Amino acid sequence: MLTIYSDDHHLHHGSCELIDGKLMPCFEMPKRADHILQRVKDRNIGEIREPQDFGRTPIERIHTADYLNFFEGAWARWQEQDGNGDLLPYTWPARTLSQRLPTSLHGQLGYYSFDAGAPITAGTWQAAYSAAQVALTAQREIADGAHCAFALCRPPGHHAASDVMGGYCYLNNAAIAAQAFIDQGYKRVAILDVDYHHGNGTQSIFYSRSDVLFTSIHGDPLAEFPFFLGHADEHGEGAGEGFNINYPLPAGSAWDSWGAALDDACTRINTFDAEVVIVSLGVDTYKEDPISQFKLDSPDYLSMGERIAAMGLPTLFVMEGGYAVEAIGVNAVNVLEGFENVCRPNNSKKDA
Ligand code: SP5
Ligand code: ZN
Repeated sequence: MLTIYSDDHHLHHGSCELIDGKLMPCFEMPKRADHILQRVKDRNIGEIREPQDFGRTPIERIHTADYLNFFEGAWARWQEQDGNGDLLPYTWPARTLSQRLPTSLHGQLGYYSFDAGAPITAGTWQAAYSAAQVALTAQREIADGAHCAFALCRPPGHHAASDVMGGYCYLNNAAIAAQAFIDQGYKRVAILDVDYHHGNGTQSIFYSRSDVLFTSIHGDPLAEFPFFLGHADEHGEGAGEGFNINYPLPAGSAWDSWGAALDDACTRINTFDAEVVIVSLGVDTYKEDPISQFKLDSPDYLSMGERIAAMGLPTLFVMEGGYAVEAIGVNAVNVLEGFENVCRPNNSKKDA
C-alpha cells in the first residue's frame, strides 16, 4: 500500500492543551507520526511518497475562506501583539451569547474554535495545510485506480468543521478528500470513522447531504469528548436524512462489541452502494491509550483491517488520533496489513 507523508507535520508541536480541567502537555505530538512512519518502513508495506500541492481550492470546498484566512494569519497577529508561546482560545460563543464575529484576535479565536485543545503555533498552518495535501494526494491515487492508499496525516482532522477548529484538529483531511472524490464525479462516498472520539466535524460538514455517508464508532458522547455530538439518534437532516449513522459505545468496550458495530457499519456502507470508502483511522481505541476508555488490543487492528477489506471497496485510510505513542505504529499499520491480507493475499508485502 502506498503511504503519503510530509515531514511538515514537525512544524506543529504545541506545548499545552486544556484537558479535564487541567493544562497538560499536548498528547497530540510529532512523535506519533514518526512512529507510524517508522513502522511503515519496518514492515515494508509499500512506497512512501511526498504529497503534491493541489493548492487551497480543494480545502475551500470544505472550509470557509474567512476561517482559512483567520487560521493562516492568526500566528502573525499574535506575534504583533504580546504573543508569547502557543495561542489558545478561552472564550466561546455559547448558547446565551451572540454569534457575531468580534474584531479582536482572542474573540475571533473563540469564534472559530470549540475547545482549548488545538493550540496554534508558528508552524501549525503549514503543518495542517500539508496534511490536507497528504490526504488529497492519496485521494488522487485512488481516483487514478489504486485500490487503497494511506494518508499519514498529522495534525488530525475529524473534529474540525467548516469554520471551527478543536480536538487537535484544524483542517478536516478526510472531509476534504471526500469532497475531492465528489468533485471528480463520484456519486456515493462513505466515511467510516473508527477513532475513539466522535468525528463531530465530519458529521456536521455532511449532515444534510446524501452523497457522503458518515458512519462513526466512538465513546458515548454523554460521557466522552466531544460531548455535544455523536448520539445514536442523529440520522442526518433534509436530503441527508438516513445518511449519518452513529455507534456510541460505553467505556470498557472491547473487540466483541466494537467489532459488531463495525460489521453493522460495513453492511450499511455496502447497502449505500459506496464507490469508495474513507477510513478516519484513529487508533485511540487501544487499551493503553492515555485519554480513552476502549479495550482494543493490537491484534484486533488486524481484524479491523480485514473486515474493512471485506467490503471490497477502494479504500483511503486517513490518519486521525491515537496517543499511546509507543504502540501507535504497530496498531495503525496492523489495520493496513490486515486490509492487505484480504485484498491481495497472494502478494508478498515485500513486492509492494
Ligand atoms: C483527533 C483526536 O483524537 N482528538 C481527541 C481530542 C480529545 N480531547 C479531550 C480528551 C478528554 C479526555 N478525557 C480523559 C479522561 C481519562 N483520564
Ligand atoms: Zn480521537
